Amino acid sequence: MMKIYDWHIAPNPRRLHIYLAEKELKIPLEEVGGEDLKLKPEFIAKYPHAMVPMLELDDGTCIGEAMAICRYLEGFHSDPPLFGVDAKDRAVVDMWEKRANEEGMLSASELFRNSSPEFADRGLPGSAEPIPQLSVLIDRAKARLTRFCHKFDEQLATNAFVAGRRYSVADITALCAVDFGKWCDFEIPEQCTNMHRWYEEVSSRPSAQA
Ligand SMILES: N[C@@H](CCC(=O)N[C@@H](CS)C(=O)NCC(=O)O)C(=O)O
Repeated sequence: MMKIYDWHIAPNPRRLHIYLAEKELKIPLEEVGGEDLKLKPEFIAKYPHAMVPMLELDDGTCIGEAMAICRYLEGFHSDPPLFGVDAKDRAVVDMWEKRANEEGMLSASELFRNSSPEFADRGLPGSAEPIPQLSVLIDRAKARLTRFCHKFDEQLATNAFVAGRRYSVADITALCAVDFGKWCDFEIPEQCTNMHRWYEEVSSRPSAQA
């Protein structure tokens, strides 16, 4: 039986949880985040990439990366479509999902990793080696998040959702990025009114509770 290795409080597994909720899919979960806010050593031994979420298939294949897992599942559960419906639509969803990840998730991660005392020496995820925090990255991460908000605000001025008129994985990643930023008190700038409208809407979907 396939299984998801999970850390229920973490932002990247949340991308997958929201996806599963939108599809009304249930897959067994194993919690591998420890009380010490580290991944359990047994998990790291099994999966040296040392990040969650990870999907293990019946044949032992380990699929990491939240969106790679969602894309795999989309192959079997295409309704409702969350990766677009034709070649153009799929490309547009992919483009905005990647922007949401690179400009949103990674900026929030940079802010959190370099400013949280409990993550001292864990400046990057997925490494057993100590990686010092760099306080100079904190302001840059905030600036990156601000830029992300302005860019998405502009896109949302003429689109109901991030990748157009249909809710997609691009909305899932962008929502997780905004909520991850809130961990460090980052808020969508007040003047980004389109993004505020979008945030209210996607946050009120039942899947956002996942
Ligand atoms: N690019 C990966 C990122 C995964 C990631 O950064 N996961 C974090 C949790 S949000 C993690 O596993 N951190 C492990 C650690 O902090 O040791 C994805 O999209 O799934």
